[in-house]
Amino acid sequence: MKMFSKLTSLAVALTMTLSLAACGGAAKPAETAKPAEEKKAEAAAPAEQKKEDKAGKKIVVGFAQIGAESEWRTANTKSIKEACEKAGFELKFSDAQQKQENQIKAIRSFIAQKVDYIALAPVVETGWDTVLKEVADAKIPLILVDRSVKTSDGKDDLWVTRVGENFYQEGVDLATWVKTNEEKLGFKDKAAVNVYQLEGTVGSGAAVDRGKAWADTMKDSKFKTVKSQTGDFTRAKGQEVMESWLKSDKGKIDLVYAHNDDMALGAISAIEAAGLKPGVDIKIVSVDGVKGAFEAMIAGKLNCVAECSPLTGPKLVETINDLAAGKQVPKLTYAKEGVFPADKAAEVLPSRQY
Ligand code: GZL
Repeated sequence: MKMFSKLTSLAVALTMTLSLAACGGAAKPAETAKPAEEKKAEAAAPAEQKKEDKAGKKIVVGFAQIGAESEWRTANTKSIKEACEKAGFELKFSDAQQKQENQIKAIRSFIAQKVDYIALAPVVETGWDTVLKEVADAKIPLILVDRSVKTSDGKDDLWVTRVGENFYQEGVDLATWVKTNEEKLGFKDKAAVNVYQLEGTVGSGAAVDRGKAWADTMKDSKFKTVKSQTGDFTRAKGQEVMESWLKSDKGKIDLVYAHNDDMALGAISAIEAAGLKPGVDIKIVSVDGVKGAFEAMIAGKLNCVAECSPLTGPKLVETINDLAAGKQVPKLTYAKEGVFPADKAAEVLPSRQY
């Protein structure tokens, strides 16, 4: 199955149809995707695209990765390393331990090493203007992978393209599934459902968009977000926050919406330690679709997962090869993603690649 869509397309997932689009400009919460004109990337590189190195030297890519905070991130790193290896690129890799200042240091090091391309998975959306201008001044094409950047002037000319995931759509699809399946979840006769939201890293595009998507979709519904706190996309912090909620609000928590599976798995541990049944006494839905989440759904501890594909390595390599060959690339491409309810998990698990 083609993993990425450059044009608006309809992908039928297990429970709903998603629509995908290549859109111009930086990522913004997607309205209902309409056929999108492919916006040609105004490459931040010099007018002539980088040719493959004349001496046949390997293409050198500097990749500023966020860290290793989740199963998703580990799978994303593996996908990019393997794809670059297979393509014969020299990959200079940096793990920033989820700190923006480390990513900025890595980018400056890549500039000093005169790499051919820089790939950045930005831990947060803002604070990049200065260093991305330094990249443009060095005439090194910049490719955003995964998360999004918001510049102070709102422009998107400091990067050639973004190979990412549609976080807003993931949130809409998950919230829509919850509303559509309120009876299956045992919420039919409840006038109000108390939702506790485990947010991702504060200021990250993934957390901003998944939070806005849920709020927009649940507006005027019985699903009321009672508390919302960041677990920074990690299992440990997800467990910690859930423990604190169980201390203060045990018996009031109907549904946990976790911005990623790792925080959901941490919450599951906390709920079990409190003598309650996750997925039964407290329903849980999350985003990513890592193996651990499928196993939790099969065990009846997690109720539904919206996929966010980390397998962006091949698309990154394809994009770099296109740029090296002087081709135009779309300004934004999204991975194709689905929604997986617990009753489909066992059938789907064997086909999962991460
Ligand atoms: C989403 C990605 C998020 C994942 C988390 O594309 O940025 O970061 O949802 C990961 O698991 O930590």
